[in-house]
Amino acid sequence: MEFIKTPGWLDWFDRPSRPTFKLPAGAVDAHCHVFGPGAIFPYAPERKYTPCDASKDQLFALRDHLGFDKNVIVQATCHGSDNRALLDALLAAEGRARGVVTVKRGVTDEELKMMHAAGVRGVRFNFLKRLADFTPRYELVEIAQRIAPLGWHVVVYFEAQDLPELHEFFTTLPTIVVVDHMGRPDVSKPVDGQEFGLFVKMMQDHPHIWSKVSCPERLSVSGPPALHGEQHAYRDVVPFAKKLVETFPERVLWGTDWPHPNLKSHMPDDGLLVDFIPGIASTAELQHKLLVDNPQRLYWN
Ligand code: 0GY
Repeated sequence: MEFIKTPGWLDWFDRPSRPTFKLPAGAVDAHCHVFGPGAIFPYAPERKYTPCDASKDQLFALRDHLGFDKNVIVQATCHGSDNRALLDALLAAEGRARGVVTVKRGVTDEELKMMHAAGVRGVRFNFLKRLADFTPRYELVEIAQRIAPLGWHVVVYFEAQDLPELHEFFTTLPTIVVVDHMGRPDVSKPVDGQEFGLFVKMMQDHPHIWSKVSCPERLSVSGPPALHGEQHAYRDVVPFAKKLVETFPERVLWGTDWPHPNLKSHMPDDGLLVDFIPGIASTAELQHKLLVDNPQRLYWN
């Protein structure tokens, strides 16, 4: 099938620099996606955007170029609950990738078992209206209860303004809950203000909640290096990510978010994104927890 990209779509950047920061051995890119290729793995009819293709081989080439050892591939909404492209990538990775899928409540035990054998360790619930249609909470709870015995976790994607309403749902889920991109804080607000304060308190009060400290390129208002020089890329995001890494060193993950769906202003250089890491995890010990120990414990146990 031929797919036409959403107008204005920015393609991923195919000449990333080699990072100056040398990733520790065993480092995991714990948030990335595969898109299609649409001709083999068609995009879902219910999708809200049509991306450019981003294949497993292109993802693995990026992994090797940046110096990562492994990937956690997260189901993107453009594939709905059709996880075939993701599962194909997991099988091809020969143990060097784990996955987080999207399932409907009708998923069978056999399907869950098959996905586990392929390397799936979580399901994703998406609360962004621009990305996914609403699913009733009782259906999500049912899914969480089904996957809990497998030792899987739930990954949630939402915006900071919606946390007050979602808080109780997250804190009462029966599995580990991993929050995408720090719950998308408005980084023009203070890091110790009310909005991010609620997120930090949720993590403080609920040890089953983890966070990805990813996506400076998506959250930044101050912008990419072109505006300020490489040292200051996405500098407004640093205090938020640093706060989580230092307060919850055992419960943070990092990922590139390649191939960076739905960015509007620019497409990041993934090499420079890796160079962002020492700015938020300033010691070798914090870096090792963030990039190796934590993802290893959650995905390869
Ligand atoms: C991300 C962010 C986005 C998209 C998706 O599944 C998705 O379509 O997660 C976004 O548009 O903010 O994590 O890739």
